[in-house]
Order: sequence, then structure tokens, then C-alpha cells
Amino acid sequence: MASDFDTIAAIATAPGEGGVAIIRISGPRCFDIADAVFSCPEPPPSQRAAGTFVYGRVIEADGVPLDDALLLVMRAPRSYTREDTVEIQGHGGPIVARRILQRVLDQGARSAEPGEFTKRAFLNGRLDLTQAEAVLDLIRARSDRAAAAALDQLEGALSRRINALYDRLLGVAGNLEATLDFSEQEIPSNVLDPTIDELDACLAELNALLATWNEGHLLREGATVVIAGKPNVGKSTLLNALVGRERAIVSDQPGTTRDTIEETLVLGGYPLILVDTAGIRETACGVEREGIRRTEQELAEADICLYLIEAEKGPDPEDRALLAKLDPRKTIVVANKSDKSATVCSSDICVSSLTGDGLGSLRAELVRRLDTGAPHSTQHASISTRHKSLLAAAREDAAAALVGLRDSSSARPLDLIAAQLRDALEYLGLITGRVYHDALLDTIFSRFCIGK
Ligand SMILES: Nc1nc2c(ncn2[C@@H]2O[C@H](COP(=O)(O)OP(=O)(O)O)[C@@H](O)[C@H]2O)c(=O)[nH]1
Ligand SMILES: [Mg+2]
Repeated sequence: MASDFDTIAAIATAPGEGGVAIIRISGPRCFDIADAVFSCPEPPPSQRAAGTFVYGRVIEADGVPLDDALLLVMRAPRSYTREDTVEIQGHGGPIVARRILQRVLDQGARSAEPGEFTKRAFLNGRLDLTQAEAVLDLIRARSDRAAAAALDQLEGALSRRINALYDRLLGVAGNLEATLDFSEQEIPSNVLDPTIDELDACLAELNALLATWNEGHLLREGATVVIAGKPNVGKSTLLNALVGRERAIVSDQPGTTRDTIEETLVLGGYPLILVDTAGIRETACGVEREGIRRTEQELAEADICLYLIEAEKGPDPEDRALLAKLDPRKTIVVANKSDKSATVCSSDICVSSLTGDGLGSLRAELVRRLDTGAPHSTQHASISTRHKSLLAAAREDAAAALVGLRDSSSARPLDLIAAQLRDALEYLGLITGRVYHDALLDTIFSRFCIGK
């Protein structure tokens, strides 16, 4: 399989010390380069069979050894990039790896750009765009569930759904275009009914896919859980208790936490970003006032707000005023310092951040709320923000087309409706990469690390 591409190389393993460092070379010249830099018993790498490996040495131009290494031989199209590929496994260490890479570059390979191997995998038809994006999701996954979802997407769960939808919508467009050849008078009044029903079903599937965004967002970006409440209710203590270590400064001096502090943890398969905030109170001034302004911003962007009150006192008018501004679906009222209170509290959850009492129920409630907002998708496809905006655009066109088709007046502009469906198809195509442009590929692949 001939490739239009040059030969690229990069260190594929993470920088720093490790057991091995992998230098990956992909492209038409990779075997010439391997023969030049790698010394091993006959035959040389270029003469070896695909899927084999050989032990030898990476050598300088003058034959001086650089490292003991294993060399893996992969031949197009049976490699990640679908090109001829060689991987050299040397000793893990930044200096050794960099020297091997330099040797390979001196032989005429070019330093790979971020994500360029995966980009080639896409351009050579091995992965579609949602699968390429899943590679990055998998690398970045911060919980088991996020990794499982990324793997499903890598295996094509999302592509299959988008492609099936694409084909159905293409069928609708085709039916419509077929009727364009007839004049209005020739078309029987109900000939378009099945087409209308099919388009309606496509819209339902578009909506179902769009509904998976929240799950996708929570798994990819993590759920932002903001701890808010009056000064001294124990917000910082709660953050420390949930994280399991002293992260935020706890003090009985109100107004101690002025900046927001973030910590990550995993709960119920969701990566969480836990945010401790400055307490909200009316009397604040100066730096503290700024802290409160940030808290309000954090609250607006939060997936969940843990609003703390003191169990003994209950919410006061100021708390009530604040709570009224928050979305109840996203808010859990937590009564803290239950150890100090004899009375049973009336809030969602009662805890003592000091003794740890009730934290189990709080964790369970958090997961329950996240699950409500993000039901585990049945077909193991949860979309990203990029997919969401394209699906939303496709839905807009499909919905407009449906309105147009349902208009039974003889003046309905079928050619315009057909064009709307073509636009919707184009948006779907941009999700999987049937349609793409350089800027789109740049934004997707520039987020990758070099060597992937
Ligand atoms: N008795 C008791 N004291 C607590 C509890 N949580 C926090 N505190 C105390 O309340 C004070 C303020 O806590 P802090 O976490 O700094 O409150 P923040 O201003 O809301 O961040 C500190 O003296 C904590 O030790 C609790 O559950 N029980
Ligand atoms: Mg604090």
C-alpha cells in the first residue's frame, strides 16, 4: 500500500524514567532507517516478517552502540497508522530515548506532530474521527467508567449509531429527491407519508443522541462539585474529609478560604472536581469580596452544588435567599456539624465533617444525583461537546425539513427541504469524518501528545 506521506518518528512513551522507552517510526522510509540505525543478526529489519521482533543494538553512524533494544516490525496495512511501522524499545530514560530519536531523525525521518500517528490512522481509513477522539478520551480517562466508555467509542459504538442515522437520513433525502422529478400535480397526496415518518424517527434518534451529552461531559471533563455556604460552616473541613487528606486550610476564623481550591476524586465511576469556595456573606469586603464573586461564578458553572448549613442552626434567611437562586436539581443541602446537634435535621443530608458521620450517605446522594442527570447510556455511546454542536445543527435542519414536509400546501418547496437534509447529512459527516477539513483535524489532533 503506497503512502502519500513522509516518514515520521517520535518517542511514544511518557517522558521520564521507566522500564522501556518506545521510539515509533512510521512511513515509507522506516525500514531504510531501521536498517541504518539498528544492528542485529541477519537478516536486517527490512527483510524481517511483519509481526516479528528482534533483539539488537541501536548504533551511531560510526558503529558505536547507543542502546540495547528490541525492534518490532509492522507492515502496511497492519499497523496503527496502516503504514510500514517500526518500533524500537530501548531503555526507559529521557537521555537514551532522545539519542535514539535523534539518530532516527538524522536518517531522514521528521519529528511527528502531536497526534500525527493517530491522524494518519484516520486519513488511512483505520479509524473514523469519533474513534480517533476516543483514543484521546481513553488516554485521558480519569475513572474506570470513563475508560470503559472511551473504549466502547474506540470500538465504534458511537460511529455505528451516527452511521446508521446517516444512512436513514440519506434514504429520506433520496426519496425526496426522487419526487422532485415529478411536477406537484403528478405526486399523489400521500406519497411522502413514509418519508415523513422516517424523518420523524431520525429526529427522535438525533434527540436520543443529544441526550447522552451530559453523561459524556461528566465522564470526559468530570463533574464539578462546588461546596458553598456561609463562612465557618465547615466547607474546607468537608472537602478534606471527602478527599481524605488535609488540602484546604481549616480555621475557626471566618473568611479564611478566599481563593477557590480544587481537588479531584472518583465517585461512582465519575471523575469529580471538588471545589472549595470562599464563604458567602454580606459583610465581606476587599479580597474576600472578590472570593465571593468567584464563588458565584463557580456556582453558575457547577454540575452539583453542596450547600452547607449548620445542623444546629438550620438555614437562616440569607441561606434561603441564596438557595432560592440555585437550581434545586443540582443542589444538595448538607447540614454539617451533626455531632454538635441533638435534633434531627431537616435537610437532604446530615453529616459531621469532623467525625465522618453521614459522609457515606452524602457520597451515595452525590452519585444518585449524577446518575439522574446522566443515565448510563444503553448503547454505550455518549457524545462530546464537539459532537453535540454538530448534532444540534443537524437536528435544526432536520426539524425544519420535517415542518416543511408536513406542510400540505402545494407550495411546499421540496428542493429547499432536500437541501436542508443535505446540510444535516453534512453535519453528521463532520462527526465521523466522512467530511472533514484541515482546521477540524488540527483542532482534534493538536490536543494529543506527541507520539500518539
Ligand atoms: N464540631 C464540628 N466542627 C466542625 C465540623 N466541620 C468543621 N468544623 C469546625 O468549624 C470551623 C470552620 O471550619 P472550616 O472548614 O474552616 O469552615 P469554612 O469556613 O466553611 O471552610 C473549624 O473550627 C472546624 O474545625 C463538624 O462537622 N463538627
Ligand atoms: Mg474554608
